[in-house]
Amino acid sequence: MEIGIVGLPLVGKTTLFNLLTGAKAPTGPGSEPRVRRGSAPVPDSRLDFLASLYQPRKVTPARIDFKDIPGLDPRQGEKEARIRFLEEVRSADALCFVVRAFNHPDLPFYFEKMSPTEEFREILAELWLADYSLVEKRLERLREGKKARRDKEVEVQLLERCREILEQEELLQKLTLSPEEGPIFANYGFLTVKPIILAVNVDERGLKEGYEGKEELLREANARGIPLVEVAAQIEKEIASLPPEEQELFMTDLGLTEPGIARLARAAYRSLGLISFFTVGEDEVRAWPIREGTTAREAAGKVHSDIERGFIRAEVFNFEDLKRLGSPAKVREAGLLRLEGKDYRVRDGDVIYFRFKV
Ligand SMILES: Nc1nc2c(ncn2[C@@H]2O[C@H](COP(=O)(O)OP(=O)(O)OP(=O)(O)O)[C@@H](O)[C@H]2O)c(=O)[nH]1
Ligand SMILES: [Mg+2]
Repeated sequence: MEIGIVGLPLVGKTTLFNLLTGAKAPTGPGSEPRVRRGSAPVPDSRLDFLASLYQPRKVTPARIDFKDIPGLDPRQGEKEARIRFLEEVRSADALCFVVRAFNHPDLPFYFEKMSPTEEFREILAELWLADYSLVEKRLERLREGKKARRDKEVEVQLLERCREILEQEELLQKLTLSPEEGPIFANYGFLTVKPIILAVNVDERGLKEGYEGKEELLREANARGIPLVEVAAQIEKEIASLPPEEQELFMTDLGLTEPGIARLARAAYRSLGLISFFTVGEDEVRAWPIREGTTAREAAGKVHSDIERGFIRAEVFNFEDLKRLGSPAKVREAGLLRLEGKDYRVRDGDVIYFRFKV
């Protein structure tokens, strides 16, 4: 599961990638365009609470993978660059669009100044076009081909619905599929069906007072149901290089309770459809990423394949009950500690102890 960071050139993608993952990739004009991969911790206040309660030797947050995709110049991008860009997008599970809303006198806009909304649409247009031409190509081939009639009809109708949506400049995300259509659709590998989050890279002023084009961008994101997170990449980079005591001071001054990348990482996590369960103990308190719908036994396999194989049962309580009642003993007293079997569907915030035999 990997999130691709996309956007126009010089909007701060690599700066954000570095912040998220702790990488030190070169940034700025003239830096070598290369795809870079890394993983980012997902800050979670529940994990902090558990850590203060259990005082473990080690605290391990959930992590998610990012890849930094070099900025595509949609107007000058030669064919090759565009194909490479689209390949990277295609193999990502979700996308983080970065748009520029910061002023920087020495860093001219890569194009004529675009509003953040225009930037957003510019990149989106690449995905639309790719999907649209795929639809057209498939339709053409189906019309010529000799496929069995019934299959063909389902597919043609599906593709025509896709085309209609794309023609309205909507995302294929909004398509609802019948059980019959699901597997056919999945095969195409469309791009506008991927979950998207929007990261608006603002400067200090933008953070405090808003930025030019903010309302329009909020409207656009809202209308499409796309989560939007404001980040101040440059300032956060500077803050991250300060000693911890000073970091908090600066953040307070900026009116921030936590760095924007913390919110960004969580939004990205959700966009992948991930939830967390926790394991606790003296050694380690840890958050584990799983997909919604994962069973107790599959979750056990995340921790160790032996635990999955020898799974007996899971002892489960939910974090919210622990937080409300204050201690694991009280949770037990209240009868909120449950024994669950292998098919139990793990919920977000479950604290689990796996019983297993080796
Ligand atoms: N003032 C200001 N400058 C920023 C901010 N974010 C990035 N920059 C600067 O913008 C320049 C480009 O940043 P990068 O992170 O390299 O941008 P990019 O989107 O990765 O660019 P490409 O990989 O070339 O597409 C760098 O010189 C950064 O220092 C910001 O929030 N504020
Ligand atoms: Mg870059």
